[in-house]
Amino acid sequence: MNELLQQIEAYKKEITDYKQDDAHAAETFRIKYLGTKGLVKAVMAEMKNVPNENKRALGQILNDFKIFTENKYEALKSNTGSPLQTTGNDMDLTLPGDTLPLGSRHPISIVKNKIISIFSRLGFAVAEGPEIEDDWHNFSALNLPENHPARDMQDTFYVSQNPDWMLRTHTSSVQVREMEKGNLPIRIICPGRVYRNETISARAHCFFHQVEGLYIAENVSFADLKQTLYFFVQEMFGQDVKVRFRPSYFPFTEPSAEMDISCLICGGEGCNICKHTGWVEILGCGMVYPNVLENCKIDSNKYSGFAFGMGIERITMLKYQIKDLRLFSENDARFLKQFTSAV
Ligand code: 2U9
Repeated sequence: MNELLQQIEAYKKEITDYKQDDAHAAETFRIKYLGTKGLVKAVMAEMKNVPNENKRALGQILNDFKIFTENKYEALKSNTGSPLQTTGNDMDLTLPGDTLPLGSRHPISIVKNKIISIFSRLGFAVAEGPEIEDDWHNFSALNLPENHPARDMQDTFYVSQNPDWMLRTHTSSVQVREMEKGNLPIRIICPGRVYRNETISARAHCFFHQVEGLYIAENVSFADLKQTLYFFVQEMFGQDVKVRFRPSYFPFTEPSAEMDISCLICGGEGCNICKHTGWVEILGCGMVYPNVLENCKIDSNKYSGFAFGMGIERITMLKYQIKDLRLFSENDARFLKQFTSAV
């Protein structure tokens, strides 16, 4: 019995002095002293070896010992998480954070923003509209009635629940919507995504991006059109660029033209890019057909206007010498990270 009491006193001293400065201190203590194979249980088991007359007194001592041990455990538990307990953690909170790699703007967005910035200096505002259009805004208002042969070149994707709805084939529908508002004069450019039912190749895709422009006021002439577009290409491709206009046909403009610029690669000498002509086509344009003005309730005797349209992919391919249109929509980071821009 005396031996047991001495043993308990020794354990109490050990428990009083118990120190462990890490997050697991309380749990290590619990397992050693209070667990099923712990020292408290072991001491309690000695009860059966003690004579009956001593059992009551020893019972009290053992109980006190258990409470003493449990109190220490509670104290250790409440210390866990205190600053003292985390001294074993080697995290340095003063280090700078991980840097996130900077992305780059898509080349189509870079060129689109450049086009917007050039035309905004001439007073053109940006207008936008829906990508799902009705027949009137995409075709009929633009002098392309049902069964017109020019619709063939702009086959698109139709909404099966309503054949009057389709994915727009050009952003001209946005200009129609602006004209219908009746706020004249109009000086807008319309950037946006358009759709065509085309076989995908290096030169064509079932979606691409356009910027179209429209200027309607009194006494707008073809000379205004030429000077505006000349200013644009000089800002876009450099002051030395030359232009030429070739007669063309669009149902919504008359007269109509296609504009070429002198080849950026050979400067007009002739090379593979310009197919040895010295010129590359960059956009279509013309004076707005009077019918189109009337369709949008604009008096064609009082007002005239010019319009133009260009594919952003085409301008981007010329500017950066990109040979395959599919690269723009494949999300290959090796291609995309070559383009940097502040805008
Ligand atoms: C209205 C009236 C006239 C917009 C125009 C073109 C000529 C043209 C093509 C260039 C390459 C389309 O992306 S492309 O395939 N566009 O050649 N677009 S005139 O004429 C309009 C637009 C709206 C109300």
